[in-house]
Amino acid sequence: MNILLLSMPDYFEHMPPVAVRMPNGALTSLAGNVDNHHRVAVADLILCHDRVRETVTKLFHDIDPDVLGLSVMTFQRRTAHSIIDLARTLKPGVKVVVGGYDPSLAPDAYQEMGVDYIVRGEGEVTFRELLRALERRQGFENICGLSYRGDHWVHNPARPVHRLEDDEIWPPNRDARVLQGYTLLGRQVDVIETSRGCTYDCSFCSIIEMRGRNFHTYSVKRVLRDIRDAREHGARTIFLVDDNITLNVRRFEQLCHAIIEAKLNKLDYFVQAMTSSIAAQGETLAPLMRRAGFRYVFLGIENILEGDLQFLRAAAKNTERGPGNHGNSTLKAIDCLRRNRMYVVGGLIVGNPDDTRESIEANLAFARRFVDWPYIQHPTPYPRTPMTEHFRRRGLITNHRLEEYDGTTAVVRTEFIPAEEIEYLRWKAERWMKVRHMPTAFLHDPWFVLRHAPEMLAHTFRGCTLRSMVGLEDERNAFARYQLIRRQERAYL
Ligand code: B12
Ligand code: SF4
Repeated sequence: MNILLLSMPDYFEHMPPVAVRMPNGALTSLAGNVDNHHRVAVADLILCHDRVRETVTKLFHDIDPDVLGLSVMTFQRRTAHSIIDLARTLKPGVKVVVGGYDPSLAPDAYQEMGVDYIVRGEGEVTFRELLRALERRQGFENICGLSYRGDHWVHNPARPVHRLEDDEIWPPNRDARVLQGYTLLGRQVDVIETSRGCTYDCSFCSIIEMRGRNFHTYSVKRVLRDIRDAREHGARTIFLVDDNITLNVRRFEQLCHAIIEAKLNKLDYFVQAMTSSIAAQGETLAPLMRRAGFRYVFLGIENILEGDLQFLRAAAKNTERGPGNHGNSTLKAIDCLRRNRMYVVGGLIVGNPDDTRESIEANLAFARRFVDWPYIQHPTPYPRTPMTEHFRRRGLITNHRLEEYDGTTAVVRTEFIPAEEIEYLRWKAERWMKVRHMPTAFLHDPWFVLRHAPEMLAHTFRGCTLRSMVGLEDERNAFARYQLIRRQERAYL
């Protein structure tokens, strides 16, 4: 069969496509796990976000898919709907399958969208079995993790999470990609998984409802093979997409050693990490990470105030461990990473239910002072997270347009401040923090920064004018223009 797999073109504030166009790891993993007589094409639509209709039309013409698969996050749901409508006009009989976080956690929304199958949770084996059933014209009743349309919608039982240790999941297939242009600040980027899952239960995170609290790991040998494969496909930067690689620090250290021994440490690595692990074990881990090529570490700081951390259920992962140590581990983790010449991408969440202007300002001031690149978001009520329920109960959700649930649009208010004001505070502070990092980016990739600095600055300061920047115009006017531009950007088709 001919199979076309698409990821959505929707991007958000911290990932402007001029600087960041990342592949979707799910699609290549799915492509690597179908039986090998199928012809699979993977297209990450972020690579053509400004000509989606033309690209999808051309792909249908070139590939003539029997099956179309879409990977969707919640804020991309509206775009997914438009793409499904387009697909139906291009080839009415194409079988449409959706998967990823949004279809898994809000399957009902997709039933009304004219899809044929919903793959819930991990997709590799479910999708493989679905294709076999389609090919052999068999029933679908034994395929765990699948929802399908008969006379009515049938939701088969969930599929147990995969034990990655058993090689049940075959390696990704990067040859299936049909579009080019992946980049992270000018270097070709690829994504690698070394583990899946997390044992914490932060209230804003979708992962627990998606797969429960567990942690499974690929062997170091397989990970090295995967990194080599990414490098052979042109990658110079690797983004480790693990949910929480720092759950097992000893294993992470082994991985760093293995990367160094395999001489794969000339690549740049990005990773997401938990502050408590870095604070507790960073003295041995951080130097090793640096030697292995790690350059940016996304730290899930979430918030610097204890009350907010309690609300986010993120206190445990941010608390310093060890005898007599019970304080917040953030500063120690940041210090450790910086001493080892790595940059801290500071993940903070502001606008929680009891936040005041002062508590938001305190977090912004912290980011200004301590992080190298701000990654500040607003709490966003994604389907079925405990946090969503909390906001709903307290009547604080003010915006139900899901395409705006991108993390940097405030869609909830606090008990004290309106959503718009929260977003304004973040927007106003964050732009300048980003500019500060430009010289560092320049030293690493001078050619890219020279060529693209005007575009990057134009993105960061869209809505602003010289007058608003020197104080001759109210910045709120600039913010209003920014919001308008952002709304226009969201129309991908
Ligand atoms: C790595 C990551 C990123 C990376 C890379 C994204 C990329 N291009 O792949 C970066 C940092 C760029 C990123 C950004 C964002 N992310 Co993100 N990200 C993740 C993370 C940690 C891992 C995703 C991953 O690659 N997993 C590995 C792959 C193999 O697994 P998978 O994607 O789940 O796919 C499996 C199944 O879902 C299924 N499947 C998926 N697609 C399909 C399609 C078909 C057809 C089928 C059959 C099956 C299927 O099968 C796959 C294999 O088993 C997740 C999860 C988490 N723990 O928080 C969040 C997560 C996906 N991100 C999320 C969000 C909200 C975002 C942002 C909007 C804001 C943010 N929080 O940073 C931005 C938007 C990005 C953009 N497009 O501009 C949310 C999504 C919530 C939701 N309900 O939609 C998650 C779940 C985190 C959370 N908050 O809980 N993200
Ligand atoms: S530690 Fe990270 S991956 Fe784990 S539940 Fe919290 S936010 Fe999600």
